[in-house]
Amino acid sequence: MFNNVIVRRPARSLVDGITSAPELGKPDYELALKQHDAYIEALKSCGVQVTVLEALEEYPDSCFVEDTAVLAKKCAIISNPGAETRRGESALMVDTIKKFYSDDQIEYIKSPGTMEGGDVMMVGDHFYIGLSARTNEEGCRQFKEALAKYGYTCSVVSLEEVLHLKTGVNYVENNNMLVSGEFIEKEDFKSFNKIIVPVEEAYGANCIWVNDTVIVPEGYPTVEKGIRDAGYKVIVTDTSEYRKLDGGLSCLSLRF
Ligand code: CIR
Repeated sequence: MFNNVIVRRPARSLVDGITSAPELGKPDYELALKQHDAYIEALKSCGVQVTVLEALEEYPDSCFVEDTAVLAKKCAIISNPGAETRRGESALMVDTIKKFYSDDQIEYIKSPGTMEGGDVMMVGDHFYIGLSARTNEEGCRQFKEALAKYGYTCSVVSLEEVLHLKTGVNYVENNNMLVSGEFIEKEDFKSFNKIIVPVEEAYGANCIWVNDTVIVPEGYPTVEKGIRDAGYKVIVTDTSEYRKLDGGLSCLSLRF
């Protein structure tokens, strides 16, 4: 059960965000704002309190707040983004996180360790962390060590094809997991009920579970059907402008 969500409004500088897919074009800022409004409404309808932070023009990717921290029930772990242009974003999230966690519940990933929250998938008291272009071995080690203090366990999953772990695999509770591409056959996930995402809908693997509703991006009918067939209530919302920057539904919020 999540009670709280933190989001950050997209900045006008969003158009200069990092992308691996320039062929999709630059995001339309006005449309991105409208999509952000709808995203917030979708979250609110799932019964969470949404904290909306001001846009940060100096950080084009700062609306992707998921990468700045991992917020668990017993602790918060502040990340250290592997992307140079995003490194300052985590420190700017600390004051907000302190409204929900005491100082002795907050841990920090430090250089040379790097970690981005998009690489972390929570499954109950166990956390999977992706060893990626953004999260390095030292970041994984520090993350695991920090979690252990609170009784949480962690395993490292290597990934090759996607930006972050949750770009390709997402847990939607009740032992159900959306899996795409390189994650379909991964040994790490063999005990879950898999909802397989076809390659042409790969972006749709990034859905979020919020209190028994699953929020699904618009335009991924196989994913949507798989989620409905698994018995969830579904809210569909458009994230086309964020997709242009490799961002999806999970990236746009911290849920805890
Ligand atoms: C980046 O490359 O950092 C942003 N353009 C996208 C971040 C997506 N975040 C996520 O998957 N958690």
